[in-house]
Amino acid sequence: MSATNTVPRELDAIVVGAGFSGLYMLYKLRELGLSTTVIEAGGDIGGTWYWNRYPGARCDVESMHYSYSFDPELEQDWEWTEKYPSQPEILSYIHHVADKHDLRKDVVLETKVTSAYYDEDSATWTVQTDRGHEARARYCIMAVGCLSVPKTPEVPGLERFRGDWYHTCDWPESGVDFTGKRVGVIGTGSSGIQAIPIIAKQADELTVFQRTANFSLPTFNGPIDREMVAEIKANYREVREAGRRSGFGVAIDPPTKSALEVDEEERRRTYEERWQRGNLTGVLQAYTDLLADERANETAAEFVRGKIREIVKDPKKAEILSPKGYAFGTKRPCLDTGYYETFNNDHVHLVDLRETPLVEITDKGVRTSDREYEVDSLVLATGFDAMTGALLNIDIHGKGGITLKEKWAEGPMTYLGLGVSGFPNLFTITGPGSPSVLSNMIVSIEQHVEWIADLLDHMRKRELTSVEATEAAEKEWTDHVQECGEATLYTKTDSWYMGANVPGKPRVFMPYIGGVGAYREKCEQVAAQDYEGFALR
Ligand code: FAD
Ligand code: N01
Repeated sequence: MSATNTVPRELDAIVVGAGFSGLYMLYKLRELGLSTTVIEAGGDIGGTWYWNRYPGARCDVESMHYSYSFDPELEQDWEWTEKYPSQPEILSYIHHVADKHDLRKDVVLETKVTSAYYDEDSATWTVQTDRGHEARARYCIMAVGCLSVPKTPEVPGLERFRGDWYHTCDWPESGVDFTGKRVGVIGTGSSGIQAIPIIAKQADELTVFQRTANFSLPTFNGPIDREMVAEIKANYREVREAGRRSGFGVAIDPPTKSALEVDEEERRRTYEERWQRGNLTGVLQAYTDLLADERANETAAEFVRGKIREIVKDPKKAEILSPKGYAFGTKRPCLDTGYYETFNNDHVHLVDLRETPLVEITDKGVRTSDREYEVDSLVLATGFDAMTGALLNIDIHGKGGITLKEKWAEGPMTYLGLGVSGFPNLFTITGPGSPSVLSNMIVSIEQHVEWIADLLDHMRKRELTSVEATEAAEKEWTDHVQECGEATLYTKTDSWYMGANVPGKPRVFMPYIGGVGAYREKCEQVAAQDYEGFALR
């Protein structure tokens, strides 16, 4: 079934975004019998996994956990092929889900929501799109993604560049062949670190422009272990439930010791064993205090630096690639396949932008303070205006005409990352102030969608028409989110979690670090206490 082109003028709910969040929200709203249209800017459904088609794009949560849990039949039928799923495999999974549940017929593609106005008298939202649609609905649900607005480097000249350039999150569907080309990659976050080894295999010359070295661990990816699959499938309900009650969304054995209470030999053995697991949480969750105590953190950071020095043969390159000046884990660490090894190739060059900063993009390539690097193609792996970017791109007007931009001028304020005071009947799936990007996001998405659906059901049964976070609850929650962040090393680092990657963005720790289990309990308590902290009318 193909997507629709029409947006009915009157609806019960409008959902913005057709990634994992928007599609599941549609499914749940249909279950409630609410008329719903999903409006999506992209040319197809899939969100992140539609846009990010760069070579090597892959999830770093294991396949068996990075999937919906709401449909037990789907869970049993779908067969993942690798330990970590690739972008094409995740996208075909999303298409499979949409086909199975006939979701596309309520999705409008290639349409951007440009504004949303709340009308207090009717307690409804009027939404406008860049294709001239105008629709009114009781509920407006923002499923716009935390990492869906690309940022480009803040240097002039991109429009002058005569070669081809690509942002990792807006990659051509037909792919790009770099064979015989001189390629430049700017950015060494997760996207750059995944793309670089594959681009290096094709390109004649590859120059990597690195501003901040990142910590990266190997995936040891490969064909999925069929015995493990059978075991998880036999116990999926328990596995999912354990994930929901965990810190990060996938159950692990929680650490019990401080890194500083064991000797160096024991630490080394522990880190080595966990490095071999090929996942994000292994090394990072080896000890209780790695994300709270600088000295403890330094033991793990130095272990990873040691690995980099072992792998990268050129000591100068190894030094540039070794992260310094911030704690391991406080910028999102990466998982890679052959990233550090790539720099052992003579045709792969590394430019340290800390030493020679980026000055401009020229017609022929990239100029640093030192020299010009001529390239045929340029890849921008320069990240996103994360967490608030997609919400603030929409001109959202709440009660009394206040805009979300005005309300969030000093940083996002939400109640539970779900609702914003002054903006009744508007919900933000995985909004700032919720665990979102600090978790296996499918777990967080399902929890938000189900919580919102339960609330809307509750409202319908009681014939209520408006729900709004109270200012007091919002303030208390936002303060709590900040306090939890301040208790860790995260807030000391310039990262996109802190808004630090976008010039002028308020420096606020945006996600909630209390853990998905504790957060879920809080949301359950709020619901059980007649949606405490929300005003329902
Ligand atoms: P998205 O998938 O971002 O979808 C939002 C959609 O909203 C987009 O399609 C966008 O076009 C649309 N949209 C936005 N604004 C508008 C508008 N104004 N009008 C119309 N449409 C709009 N998470 C993990 O848990 N594990 C991982 O390993 C992992 N890997 C990732 C790898 C990459 C490369 C990236 C970028 C993110 C990764 N994430 C990962 C996070 C990932 O974004 C989430 O896991 C999940 O896919 C988010 O789904 P979503 O539906 O909430 O948002
Ligand atoms: O973006 P990033 P990303 N001049 O912001 C550099 C998820 N994800 O797309 O660190 C020079 O992490 C910037 O340098 P610095 C995951 O949550 C997951 O890679 O700001 N350099 C940095 O090196 C991830 O965290 C996967 O100094 C500039 C890079 O560009 C999030 O998405 C895969 C610059 C941007 O890194 C974002 O990842 C991909 C400038 N002006 C994405 N501006 C998985 O593996 C920016 N940079 C699961």
